[in-house]
Amino acid sequence: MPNSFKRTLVTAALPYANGPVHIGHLAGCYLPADIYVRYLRSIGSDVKFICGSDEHGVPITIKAKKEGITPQQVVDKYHKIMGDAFNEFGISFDIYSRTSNKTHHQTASDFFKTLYDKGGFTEQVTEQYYDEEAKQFLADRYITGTCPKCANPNAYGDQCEKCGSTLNATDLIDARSTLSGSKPVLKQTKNWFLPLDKLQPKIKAYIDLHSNWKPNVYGQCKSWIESGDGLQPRAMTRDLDWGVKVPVAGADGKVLYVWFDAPIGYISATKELLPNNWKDYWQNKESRLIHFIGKDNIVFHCIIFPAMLMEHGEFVLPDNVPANEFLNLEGEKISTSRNWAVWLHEYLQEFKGQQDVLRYMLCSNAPETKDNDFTWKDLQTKNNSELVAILGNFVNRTVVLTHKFYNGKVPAAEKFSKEDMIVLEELAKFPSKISEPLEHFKFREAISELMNLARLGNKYLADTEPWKLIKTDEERVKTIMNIALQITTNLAILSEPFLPFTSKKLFSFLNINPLTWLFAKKTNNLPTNHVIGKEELLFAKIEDEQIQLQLQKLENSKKENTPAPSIPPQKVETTFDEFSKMDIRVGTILEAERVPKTDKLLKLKIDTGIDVRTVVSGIAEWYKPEDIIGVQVSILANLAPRKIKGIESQGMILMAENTQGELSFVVPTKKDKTNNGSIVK
Ligand code: B3M
Ligand code: ZN
Repeated sequence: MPNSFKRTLVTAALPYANGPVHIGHLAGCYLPADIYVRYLRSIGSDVKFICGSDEHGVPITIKAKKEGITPQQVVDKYHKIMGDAFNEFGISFDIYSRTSNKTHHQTASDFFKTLYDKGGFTEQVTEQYYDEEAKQFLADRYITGTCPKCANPNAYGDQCEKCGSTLNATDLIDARSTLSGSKPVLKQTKNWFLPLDKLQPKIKAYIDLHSNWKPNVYGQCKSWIESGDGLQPRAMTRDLDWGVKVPVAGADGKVLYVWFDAPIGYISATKELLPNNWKDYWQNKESRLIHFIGKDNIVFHCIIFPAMLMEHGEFVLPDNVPANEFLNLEGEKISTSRNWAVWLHEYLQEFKGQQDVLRYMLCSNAPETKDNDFTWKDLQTKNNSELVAILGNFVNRTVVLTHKFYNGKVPAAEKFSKEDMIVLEELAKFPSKISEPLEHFKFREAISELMNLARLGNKYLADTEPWKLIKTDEERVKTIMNIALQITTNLAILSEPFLPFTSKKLFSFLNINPLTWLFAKKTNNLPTNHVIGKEELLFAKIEDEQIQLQLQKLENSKKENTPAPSIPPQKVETTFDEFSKMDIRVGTILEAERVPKTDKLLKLKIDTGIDVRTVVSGIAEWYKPEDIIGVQVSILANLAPRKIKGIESQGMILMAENTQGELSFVVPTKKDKTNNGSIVK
C-alpha cells in the first residue's frame, strides 16, 4: 500500500436486492474485495469493508410486480437472503447495510441538496417515454430497445449491458415499455441533470491521473471521454415513486436516480458503522477509497460518482476501481431469468462445508482481464488435483506423521542440510510472492503462489521420504518434520485471505491461535514440543456423479426455460380475388423416391385429376417414400414450373408447418368424397 495513506475504505458494489446471489456476483467483486480486505487486515492496515443492498430503482419495482408483492417486501426478502449467502461464504464485510434505511435516505437527500444549493444541477424539461396503459413514466429498465452503439436488442433505458455504454432512453432504437410491451409515447417532464459536459475537463484530469488502473478500467474511461461528443448531461432524478424523494420544491412524484443514491450508500453505510469517525475514511486525504465492482458498473464509479464527489467538494475520490470482467457458466452468459446460474444457497446445500472449494475455483479462474468461463469439470479438477492432491495431501501427511512419530509433539530441528536451507529460504519468500500480486489486484497470480507453497511442501516430503527414513535416521526425520510443520503454519497464515475456512482448520490442526501475515516471514513459528491437534478432513474428493448432477440441473433449466416457439404473426391482408387465383387440387401420390445427393428432397409422381405430373418436395425429413404411396395431398397446381436439382417440378404440395418447423401434409378428411382433381377453396 502506498505509504502516504493511513487507512483504506474498500467497498463492494451494492447488489440490487432483487434476487439471490450467484457465482457471477461472487467472482465479479465480492470475493476479490474480501481477499484484499482480509489481506490488509492481516498485514495490520486500518481498513473497513463496506457493502449493503441496493434497494431502489426499477430492478426492484419490476421484481415486485413479477412476484405480486410490494417493493418493500421484495427488498426485505432478498436483503436477508443475500446477506446470509455472503456471510456463509466468508465475505467479511464490516457492515452489510441497505439503502432503504433512514440514514441512507437522509444522507442521499442531503448530498443532493448540497449539490443543488451550489448550483451543481441544471433543471431541464425534456421529453421522456411514458406508458399510456400503465400511466407512468418509463425510466431505466422500464424501457428496452436496441442499443444505438452495438445493436444489442435488449439494452435498457439508461445503459447497455452488452457494450457498457450509458444511454438515455430516447437514444434507444425501437423502444418498448417493459411494463406493458406497448410502444411508449413521449411526454414532457422536468428533471435535474448533472452537467457532465461541463465537468468533462475536471473528470478527464482525474482519469488521466490514474493510468495505473487496470487496463480494462482505464481504457473504458478514456474511450468514453475521448470518443464522439464526449460526456453528456445526465438526469439525476426520475419520475418514479420508489426511491429517495427529491428534496427540493416542485419535485413531487420524483425520486433520485438509483445511480445517484446507490454509491452514496457507501457513505451512509460507513456512517452507520462509524457514527463518530466515518469522516476519517471519506473526508481525509490520508484515506484511500477503493471500489470493487463488475465491469458493467465502471462508468458509474469512475465518472459519475467521482463527478458527484468533486462537485460536493468535501470527499476524497476513488483511488482505484479494480473492476472484473464477466464470468460465464458452461460457455453461456449467466442469466437469472433463464436460471442459468450456480446459486450460492444451492451450492451450499449440495456441497456442504465446501465454501473454500468455490472460493478457490472462482479466484484461480477469476475474470480478471477478460470474460472467463466457469465449468463444473474445472471445479472438479481444481478440487481433486490441487486442493485434495497438493494442499490437502501435504497437510495430511505432515499432521499424521507428527502424531505417528512423536505423539503430536513438534520435534526439534537440529541440523539443517543444504536441501533444508533451500526450502527454508524459499518458504520465507512466499509472503512477498503472494502480497506483491495482491497489492496489484492480481488475485489469480496470488492464489497460484499460495498453491506453489503447498507444492514446495509436498515436494520436500516426496524428496526426503521421512516415512522411509524413520527406520534408518531418526534424528534427520525430526528436522524434516519440523520444517514440514513450519510450512503448514505458514500455509495457515497465507491462505487466510483466500481460503478462510481452510485457514481456520489449519490453525486448529496446529493447535495455535491464528497468526498474522508478518509471521509468515519467519520460518519457525511453531515452538519445539508444542502439541498439535488432531487432523480432520481438509478437502474431499468430488466424484463424477456430483458433477453429472450439476450438469443435469443446468440441462433441465435449459429445457424449462427455452421459450416456447411463438406462432408467427398474421400476414398482411389479402383479397378473395387474390386467393382465387390459386388453383389448389386434391391429388394422390403414385410414386415417391429420394432425389439423389440431397437430404431433404423427394421426387413425387402425382395424379392431380387433371394429369399425372412430377413434383419435387422438401419433405424427406418427415416422410419416407415407401410410406406415402397412395396418400392424398393438396397441391398448388397452377404454380409456374421450376427446376429443382435438374428436375422440373410442376406444382407444390401444401404442408402444415408447426412451431418446431416440422411438416405434415394437409389432407382431406373424407377420402371417399374427394376424388383427385377436387378443388380446394
Ligand atoms: N446495484 C448494480 C448491480 O447490482 C448496482 C450496483 C450499485 S453500486 C453503488 O450490478
Ligand atoms: Zn450496446
